[in-house]
Amino acid sequence: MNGNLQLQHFILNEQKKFPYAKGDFTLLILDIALAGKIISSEVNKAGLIEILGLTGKENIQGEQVQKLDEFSNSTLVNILSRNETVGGCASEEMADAVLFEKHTKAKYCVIFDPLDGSSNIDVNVSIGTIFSIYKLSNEGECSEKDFLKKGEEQVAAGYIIYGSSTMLVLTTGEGVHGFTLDPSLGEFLLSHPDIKYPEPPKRYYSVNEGNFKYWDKNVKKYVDHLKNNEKPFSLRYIGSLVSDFHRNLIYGGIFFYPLDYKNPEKPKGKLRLMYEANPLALISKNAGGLASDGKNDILSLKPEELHQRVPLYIGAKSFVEEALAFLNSEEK
Ligand code: P6P
Repeated sequence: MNGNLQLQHFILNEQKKFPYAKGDFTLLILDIALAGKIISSEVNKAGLIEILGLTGKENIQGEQVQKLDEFSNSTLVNILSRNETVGGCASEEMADAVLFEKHTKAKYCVIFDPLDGSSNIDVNVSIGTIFSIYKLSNEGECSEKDFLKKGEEQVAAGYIIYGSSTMLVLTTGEGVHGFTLDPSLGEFLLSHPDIKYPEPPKRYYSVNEGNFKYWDKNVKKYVDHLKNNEKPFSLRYIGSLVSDFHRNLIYGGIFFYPLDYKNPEKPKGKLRLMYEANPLALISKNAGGLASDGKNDILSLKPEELHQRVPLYIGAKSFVEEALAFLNSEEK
């Protein structure tokens, strides 16, 4: 495969596998990629806010400087609102979905976390945009129901990681592929065709052990096992989901954010189902991995509300299966 395949060429080639995609699917992916380029440019300037005399409130032109997650959100909404094949979008940054009623020929809706891990910007840790694409149940009639489908109904999912380079990782059902932004060309070029979890995977585990006392007994037993066995795992935890997920996808490993009992009456997960767990679960599955909430496959969960949280175990299949064996062992 030509190593310099541009994103648009790749998607058009892939499209032949999707009878319903008539070029508009390609344009939708390219719109998300455009948003990624714009966000990447801003994220990479973030450190210069002070130096450039940008107060962080009002810039030298007297314009309001938005917080980067607000900026990322409005960039995605504005670009998608101009794409007539998109009936609406939903975001971690917005309480409700935005419906583009005028798009009477719309076929898709998009759900995203515009800038996950944004609290890490000030310390130069990689962050990312995570997105999920669903087909509308009724073309031209986007409704709230379209934003509450199971993850297995996604037609595409991906993330854009703003790190040492900006990379778009995308699955449209046929495998997982990575495209690295060449800033001199402004093009995403195929750099990681057909990503699969390595076999054997590196023995990395990613979890915030600071929450140890809030976990149930089986989770504690699992983590103790990771550290006390014939081949102990290494802890790698950045505190930025896209970065932890991406490293584990390329090298191998498991990321988990268990149910925590900070409020014993109301244990809960932290990560969001619709725009964090589901898109990453589709990528993980199509790269040979697995994602679970500790009992069920993430992609099989029927969403109840747009911003619902779930526990998440995601990564190399054998590692997630081992975690599930501990979590669901009888002994409590
Ligand atoms: P904690 C970032 O705020 C985030 O949503 C994810 O990117 C990250 O994996 C997680 O929260 C980190 O949470 O509780 O370990 O700081």
